[in-house]
Amino acid sequence: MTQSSLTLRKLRTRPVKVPMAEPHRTASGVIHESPLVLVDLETDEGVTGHGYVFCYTALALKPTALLIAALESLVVGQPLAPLQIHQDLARRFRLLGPQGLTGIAMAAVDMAAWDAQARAQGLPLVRLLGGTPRPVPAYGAAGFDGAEGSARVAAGWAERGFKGVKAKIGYPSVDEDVAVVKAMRAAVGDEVALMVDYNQSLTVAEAIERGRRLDDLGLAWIEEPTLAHDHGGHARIARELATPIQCGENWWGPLDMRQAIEAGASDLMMPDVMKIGGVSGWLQAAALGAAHGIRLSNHLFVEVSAQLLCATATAHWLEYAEWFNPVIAEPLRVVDGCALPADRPGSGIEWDERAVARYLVP
Ligand code: SMN
Ligand code: MG
Repeated sequence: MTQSSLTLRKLRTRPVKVPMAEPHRTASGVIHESPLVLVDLETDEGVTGHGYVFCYTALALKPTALLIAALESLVVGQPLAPLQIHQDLARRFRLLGPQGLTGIAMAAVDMAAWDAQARAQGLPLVRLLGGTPRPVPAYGAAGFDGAEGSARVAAGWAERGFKGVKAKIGYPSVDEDVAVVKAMRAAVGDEVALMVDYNQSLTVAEAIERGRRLDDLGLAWIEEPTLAHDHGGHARIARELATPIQCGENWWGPLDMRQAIEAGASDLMMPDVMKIGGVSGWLQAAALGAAHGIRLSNHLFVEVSAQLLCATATAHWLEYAEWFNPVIAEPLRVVDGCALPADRPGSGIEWDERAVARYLVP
């Protein structure tokens, strides 16, 4: 039975700190745990949608949860119409601005609204959006773990069948960056794609200098060599280097993406479903990608992103990460190195309630 008209009743937020097996080191800081806010959007008709947002640092966990909870008064009593909710919230926060925690809070509600809509229709999100679930090539990540450590992690992903591995680089010298890539290549062979991520740590001049040394290593991309919002700087880097530039995880909304496209900042793009504005924001990003012929990958949020990539005309890679898995009842499946979007109603998010209770921040 599908339901065509539902009314929002309640918004529940739960902050959790999910432990990580290993800390994730980047050139711009270490992540020791996943501070998440889990959101449940209930309807009068009994359908509940789930959403989740990642706060990067536990310091932001409670403020984010409070902000999301404050949105309840804006949505209760409204019809479940995700695009309408997205527009209404955007209008409501126009003066404060859609960046930062406000953007994250709106995305949490948006994701939960789309999940509820898909459940109400009895469809996986990808089918609600008119796409077809299919396998998406997936890559795993190596942290800032030195040549030996990165090679070991890369070999682990390759053994599990993953088709690519991305390393964090931005070591004190470019020789160390090159050594990491060479060690990983030696560990995984030529069939596995290798990517590198500077996490915004270089100046434009440094990025061009280092990039020239990386250019003949056969990398699939060089990610965020300089500050995420320096579109002009990224455009200079992209013009100077042969290796594709990849950016997007730090863009707030489709307008940031449009400006990056206009500047020629990035050959490839990887919007983050949270920062880009939830599922509604992703749909606009996907349209921009299609119109400009730019290949899109995701950033984290693997369950929802696998659904969205299958509804994205220029879909590229699925960035796989299992950090949120402990609280997810049925984590995204990866078979033969490809992510398989869940073929059940919703966006693929189901809570493992026992784990949620264990990691709940009171
Ligand atoms: C990244 C940054 C911060 C936390 C997790 C992952 C990263 C990526 O830059 O590309 O996944
Ligand atoms: Mg990155």
